[in-house]
Amino acid sequence: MTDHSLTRFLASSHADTDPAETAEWRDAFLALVATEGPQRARFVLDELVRLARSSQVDWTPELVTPYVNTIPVDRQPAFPGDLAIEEKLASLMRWNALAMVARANAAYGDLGGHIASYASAADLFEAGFNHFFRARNETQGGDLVFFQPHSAPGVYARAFLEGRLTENDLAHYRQEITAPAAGARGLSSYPHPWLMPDFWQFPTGSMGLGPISSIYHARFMRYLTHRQLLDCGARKVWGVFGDGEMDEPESMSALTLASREKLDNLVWVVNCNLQRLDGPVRGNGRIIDELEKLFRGAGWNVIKLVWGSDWDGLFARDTTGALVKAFAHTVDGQMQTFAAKDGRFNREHFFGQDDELKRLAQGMTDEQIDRLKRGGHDLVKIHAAYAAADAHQGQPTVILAHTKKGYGMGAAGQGKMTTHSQKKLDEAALLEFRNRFNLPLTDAQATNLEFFKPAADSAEMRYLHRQREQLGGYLPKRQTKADKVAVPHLGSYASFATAAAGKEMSTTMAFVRLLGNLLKDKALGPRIVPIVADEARTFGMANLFKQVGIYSSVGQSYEPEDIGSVLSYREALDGQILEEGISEAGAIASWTAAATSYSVHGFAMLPFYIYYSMFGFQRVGDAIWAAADQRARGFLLGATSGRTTLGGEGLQHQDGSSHLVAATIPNCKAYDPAFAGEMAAIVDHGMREMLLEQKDVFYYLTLMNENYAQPDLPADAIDGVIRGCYKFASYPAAAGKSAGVVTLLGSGAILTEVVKAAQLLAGEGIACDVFSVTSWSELARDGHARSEQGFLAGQLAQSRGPVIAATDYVRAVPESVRAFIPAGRRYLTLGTDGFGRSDTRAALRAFFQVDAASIAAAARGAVEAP
Ligand SMILES: Cc1ncc(C[n+]2csc(CCOP(=O)(O)OP(=O)(O)O)c2C)c(N)n1
Repeated sequence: MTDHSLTRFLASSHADTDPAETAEWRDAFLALVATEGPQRARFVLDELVRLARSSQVDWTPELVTPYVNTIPVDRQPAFPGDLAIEEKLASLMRWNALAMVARANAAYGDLGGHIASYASAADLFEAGFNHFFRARNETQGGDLVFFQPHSAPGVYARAFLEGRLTENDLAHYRQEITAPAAGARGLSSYPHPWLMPDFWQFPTGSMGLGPISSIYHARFMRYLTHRQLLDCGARKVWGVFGDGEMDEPESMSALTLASREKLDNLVWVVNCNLQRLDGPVRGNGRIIDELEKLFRGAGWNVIKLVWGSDWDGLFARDTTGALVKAFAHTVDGQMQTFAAKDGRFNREHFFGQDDELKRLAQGMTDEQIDRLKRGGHDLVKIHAAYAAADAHQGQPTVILAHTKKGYGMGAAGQGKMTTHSQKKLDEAALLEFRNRFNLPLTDAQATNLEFFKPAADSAEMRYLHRQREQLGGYLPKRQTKADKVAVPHLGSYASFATAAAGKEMSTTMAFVRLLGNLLKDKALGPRIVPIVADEARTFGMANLFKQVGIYSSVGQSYEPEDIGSVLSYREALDGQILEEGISEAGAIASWTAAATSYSVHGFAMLPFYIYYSMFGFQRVGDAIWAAADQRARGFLLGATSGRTTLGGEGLQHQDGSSHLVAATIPNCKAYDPAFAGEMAAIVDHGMREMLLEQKDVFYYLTLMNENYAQPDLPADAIDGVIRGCYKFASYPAAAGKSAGVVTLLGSGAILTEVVKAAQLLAGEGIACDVFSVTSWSELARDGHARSEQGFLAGQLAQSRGPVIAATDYVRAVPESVRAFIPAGRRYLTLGTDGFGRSDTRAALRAFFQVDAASIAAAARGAVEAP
């Protein structure tokens, strides 16, 4: 038999040197399979591999199988639907999606949009909608479905037929601002829950984030089940993604997690149209083979869905394996050319390769050759693959579905290099499309790009509704109803922080203690999801290992080295901590799954993800942006934060910018508290906003590892803490001296430097008022939202003189409130712009000029200036 792997085919240097002997081996093996069956054949192969290894033959089986369907015809289940109607429906979806994009662009050329991606994915979606994707309703939790982003027009087209969107809505695709004036709802470019909160569940527009997110959502469902909080047993996560998208590191980074966790509730469908935006995904290779190896090596169940039903006959007649041989040396760049060309070209250049192939093509017209379907365009084959995936146990499944990009767009787009960005079709192309898919449109209707919806009582429409009814309702549909979770009284869990009485501790230590207390609360405790990316010990959280355990789907099958310790490493099926290992991308995906549980599952959870602050917004900022889009509710804790507070770790670790980025996310409330009491008040307020008031906000808090005396938090300061600042203390000029008056603002760890500066200045006769700024971004938002005096200006009205602000972040952070400083007062900002480096805190603060001496110097200069 010919080697069917492209890599080995291309690499093979030696031909068969003894064909007669090869034939003997082959015959013996075939006889074994025929007489003893596949199980015995597998045993013998295993034995041969063992022998080969012990004889140093240096051979491992290829992970690639032939370029044919994994599910043979004789194991294909009967198609349970009405094929003709489903094909008709798919054609209508295709048309309305195309019309939507083309109309928007005919009217406003700058709106953009995509036709070719959905053209390739339409059948993959339709098979799911008609037979597999279960909706959530009162009686079932439903499936989670991630849609390939550039195929959004197709999902809108379906919702239009389902009666969930109107024709006017479709006409306002990508016109979200102007739509309401026309009595329509604008349709977002890609799946965005922020913009269509009752429709889209999962934001997928940024390549790679959908794939990784789907894995962690599937794992989180296991977590909910194993912790006996919510039974997600029968539910599945489906994700349709692009083959180009698989290049993203996020797409691939959690594949082994999915198999290690045996996530058989997860099915990926990779739409292998062999193209991405600029060109082929693997022009000189084969993406389906490459992905097969990758996924199989990662422990997934792989189903190749390569060819449609009309190929079955060809394969049956191909007794010499000519097709498989031909595929073995056809690279994707060439496959794409075959997709772009007509039947005649394919007859000459594919089937014309040798006599055997020519023979196979005999009796087929050029038109029939042209219409030979790839597997991802054949509803029967797709159904078979989905059914196998749905039933598969013990592993996640990936379906590698071979499609054509721009399928059906004819000479205008199918398989063309430029098809990704094509938004228009000329009249001839529209009529060709109409004919190709037998659409019931007149020439005028087609060329005018009219939307088409069959009559309500037509067979197609009745079928469409009935299939969805059987699957529990329509989808995608985002829901928001979730129970409220009671939040304990601040004093019951945080008095150690709010009444610290000068005790020394860092805000990180205080947070960990507070979290430990919250975890003990009967109502709230079980809903908390502590998440770390291998840094629990760095943040002093090892005590939680014992207290609540680390989640493990298999419990703990070893005796931990530190078993005798009170802090011993404890993994358990009902463990509560999600220990994600060294993957910030994974940890944030995990956080997102927990933070959106209120919506995805109707069951509120409260995640606290604590990490090195530099490896948050900077490292996984786009994933945080997507979580914001998904209306996440939870806490992000940027620990060991600040450019100068994390002394020795140096340039890559010292964060001076996370607050700048956090401020750009509209539903992120970011705080840089100086004291444990402030931190506790913020966490308390956040829990109330998210769990009781059910606001779509999330909180970012920076925590420090510097130990210092923690003052009590006066009750009347809490309002200011939440709104962004409060007056911390006044330092009157030393007796007999009067050299001026200044106002000092400080946040986070630098507040202690500000206080020292104030004491210095007071001694010199400069009276100081010190304000603790807990959130620059909340102050700025408040200022921008008002026409009259903002909160900051009101607070500063209690003080006099020039205002000096200092933080452990770049200057742009305190600069963000400049416009809200009371008129007539100078405003100077000190920050840590530049690269971090290693040294002591004192040396770093002097270097960046945010130490007490630098703050005092700036204040003196400001007081002396005319
Ligand atoms: C992170 C990110 N980078 C780049 C893009 C721009 N982009 C949109 S679609 C696309 C190509 C998608 O190719 P593929 O995943 O193969 O899907 P297809 O449209 O071919 O089905 C690119 C590069 C993006 N959306 N997100």
